[in-house]
Amino acid sequence: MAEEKGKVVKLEKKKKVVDPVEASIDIATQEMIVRSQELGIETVFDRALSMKPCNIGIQGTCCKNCAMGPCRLPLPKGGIEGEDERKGLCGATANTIAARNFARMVAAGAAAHSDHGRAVAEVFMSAAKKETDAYKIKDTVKLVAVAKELGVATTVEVDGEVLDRDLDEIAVEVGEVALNEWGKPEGELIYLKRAPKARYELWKKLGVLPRNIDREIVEIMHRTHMGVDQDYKNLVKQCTRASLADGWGGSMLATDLQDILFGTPSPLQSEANLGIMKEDHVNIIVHGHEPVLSEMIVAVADSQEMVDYAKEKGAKGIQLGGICCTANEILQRHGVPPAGNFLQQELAIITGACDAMVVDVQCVMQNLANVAKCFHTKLITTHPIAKMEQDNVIHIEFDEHHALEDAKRIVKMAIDNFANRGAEVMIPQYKSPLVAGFGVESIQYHLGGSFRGSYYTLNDNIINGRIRGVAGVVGCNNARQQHNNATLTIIKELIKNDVLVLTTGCNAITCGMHGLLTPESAAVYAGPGLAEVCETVGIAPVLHLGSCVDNSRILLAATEVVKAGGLGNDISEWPVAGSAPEWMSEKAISIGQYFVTSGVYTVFGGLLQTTGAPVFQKYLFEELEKIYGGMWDMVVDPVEHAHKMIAHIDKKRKELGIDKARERVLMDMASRQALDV
Ligand code: NFS
Repeated sequence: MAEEKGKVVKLEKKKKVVDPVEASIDIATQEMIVRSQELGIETVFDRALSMKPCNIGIQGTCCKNCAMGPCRLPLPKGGIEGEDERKGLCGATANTIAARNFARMVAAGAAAHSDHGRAVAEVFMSAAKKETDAYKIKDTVKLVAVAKELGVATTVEVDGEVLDRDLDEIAVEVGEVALNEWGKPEGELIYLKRAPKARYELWKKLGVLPRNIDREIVEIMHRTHMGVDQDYKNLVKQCTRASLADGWGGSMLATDLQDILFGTPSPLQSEANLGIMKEDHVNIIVHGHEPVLSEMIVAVADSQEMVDYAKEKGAKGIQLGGICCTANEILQRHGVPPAGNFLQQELAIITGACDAMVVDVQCVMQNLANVAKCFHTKLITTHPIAKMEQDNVIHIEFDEHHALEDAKRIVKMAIDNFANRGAEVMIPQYKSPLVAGFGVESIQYHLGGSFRGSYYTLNDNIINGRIRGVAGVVGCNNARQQHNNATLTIIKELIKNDVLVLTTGCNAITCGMHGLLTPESAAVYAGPGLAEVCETVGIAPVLHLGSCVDNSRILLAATEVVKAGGLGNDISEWPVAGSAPEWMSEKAISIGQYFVTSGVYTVFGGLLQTTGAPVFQKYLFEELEKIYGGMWDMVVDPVEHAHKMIAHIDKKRKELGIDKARERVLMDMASRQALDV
């Protein structure tokens, strides 16, 4: 423990330990799993082996929404023949139960993203009103652009002359309008009109335009209470409202306001994996989601005062690293390297070189506290809604009104802790270079036409077939699957087949760790058409668009393609597909639902908890396509997963009549010459 300097406390060794190679394809992770086992420290990988998931829960047919249950309705072995007579005590069918469980996942996911957005909006408001010195508006161009989208006046008429309005005034009004989106009493979310016109009109016709963010989430909780909505189709309709309120509401506002406050990302270089930690530096790992905290830690850790203080304490400097989406936020804007993705969080502490791990909200495993107990690591929670019960966890509540002081206290605590390191430091020496920092604007810059100021070049390359289509591959890791394997296999298969990949979340970190985010990777992994485009414009075949709330960037990029012309009038018409190969979080379900209802065919790896209710599952997988042009799917085998996406892309190419163009462009020179004569 920390008091016993230089000595690692060994926990009682569990008998069942995981095979590191079966657990992960990443060598750094494998080495650290071996290390954890040498030290007798249990991790999520070992627990996944010793604890199997509940067979009924995994089918989505366990109902615990009232105290007459839990009622359990597993699918009988051999399936159902004839009428499905399964029902809970109240008579709830398997479809009702699975749909209610699914809806509650959407609600939780949409709530998590949107509450993140609300927190950003509140800090934005403090900054706009100049109540804090720590946060200032960085991107005034985006402020004005967003103001226009939100209906805030950006000019003022004085004596018949039109003048630019004061930026501070604009910012306060943007903050007010934005915050109102969570609870306005009437109307609909403003950003829905950013979608292609045809999509907006479809939502309107179907009656699924979200009214305000909070209401749609609350309504799911009401409808799924005992004895309310007992029609799976009607429940899915509410899932659509809540998920659209996430993707085109809470998440999109989070992205925009973060860009205005902290800067809109643009391409930059960095590296990823546990090897970014340095033995002779103070290592601070920030983990969670809201950049409100991590931005301050970055600023303070970069300050000369703190660097000097670290040197005074015997370190060569301060190395910051990130885990999960916090990693993505500070990577995109500052180039701070990710130390790992979701499943590597415990391992960062097991290096013995993590002087402080600072966490806020979401995807933070409670076992971090047990692991931290075995080392000198200070585990610091910072958010009032996310504390831990273990007594070795320190809580330093972070508040925008004294943000810099809080950050300073945390960084200083980490520096002071450097001297308490034990002898047993082991940092795996693996990291990969990467380029990150893409967004709607930078894709336009790289793949757009400066002349038209749109996605013209991207569209042109899709139409001529060099780029077969685009895939958004996003989401988590899941200890029930081999870490990073499905993600990597799917993405390699996609780019090999000329599909340009946009990625976010832990998925993006996986791509970084395995070298897919460098322009050089195009020549190695991409098909001839995609490689040619990547080499011409100098981009990687996989573009990192940020954290999971930044999936809103994928929605807007997909909309820009529609606007640029030549590929149909709606997102559902052009060759695009979505994927979450290793999903685990409820947020992924909300994302899946808004991808689907925005018109995207979306495939999940791992198991969706819908298999116990085949009729409901069929509704998601087949019927939704007739309504929204997009639908869910679940394919566990990664190669098959990628090929179902490619088949959908080809189907859309055919519908647009551009399937022949691709055949032409991929002919070799000899066949082209033969054609010319
Ligand atoms: Ni997305 Fe980000 Fe990672 Fe999954 Fe968790 S960090 S918000 S939920 S695990 S990708």
